Amino acid sequence: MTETSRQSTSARARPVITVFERSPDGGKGLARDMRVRWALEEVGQAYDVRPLSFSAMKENAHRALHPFGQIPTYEDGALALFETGAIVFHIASHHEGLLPEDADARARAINWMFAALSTIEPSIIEREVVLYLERDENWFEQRLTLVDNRIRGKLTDLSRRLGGAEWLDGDFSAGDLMTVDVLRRLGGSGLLEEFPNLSAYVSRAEARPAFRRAYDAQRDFFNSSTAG
Ligand code: GTB
Repeated sequence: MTETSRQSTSARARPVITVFERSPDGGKGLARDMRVRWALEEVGQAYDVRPLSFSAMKENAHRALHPFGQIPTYEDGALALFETGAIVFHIASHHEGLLPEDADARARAINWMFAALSTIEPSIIEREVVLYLERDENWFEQRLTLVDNRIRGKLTDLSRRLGGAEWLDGDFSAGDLMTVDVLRRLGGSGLLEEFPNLSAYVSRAEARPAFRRAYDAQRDFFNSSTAG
């Protein structure tokens, strides 16, 4: 359902998201455009992508859209957004399928979106910082253990709450989408596998057709951008 904006010939306006020209994840769908692509696929909204090099991300033209010079951004007509929480919330608010109709259930799903971004994601990002920037320090192992235990604490609580349920609160929602997208960044750490119900939860979400379409789109884009 995607096309690069350079190739788009459609007369109908479609939202445009910015993505890495060459994602450092090698097409594994770990960069944050993945959650936006996935949300758009879940609601059946076609979109275009505009690839950016690292230097273009820091230029004023892009900073007008994203003050921090990052990806992804989301443009739809006159609206431009630059935080994935806000982008996914916007998509979920304007289409059916990612937020329940019932006001309380809707609030709880939004609650899970915030929990994913502000309670679960920070320690997972911290782990990446440790791995990429602190590996040569003589306290590296102790620090990694400390951060891993902090993540284990969050996963223990999340695992307890999920229990044997399929999704966090009733039907699949934007709260699950955000939580799973955050948990996917633990791939390869072995931490998720310590919690079989969370591993199964992530696998269940990754088996959703909308996830597969989003994943394939970003992987195909990566492969085409690195071909030759
Ligand atoms: N809070 C913002 C949001 O949620 O939208 C954070 C956006 C953000 O961190 N963007 C990153 C970025 O633009 C890309 S997603 N980084 C470049 C920069 O800051 O100069 C983070 C990311 C990058 C790479 C991988 N990877 O290779 O596995 C995974 C995740």
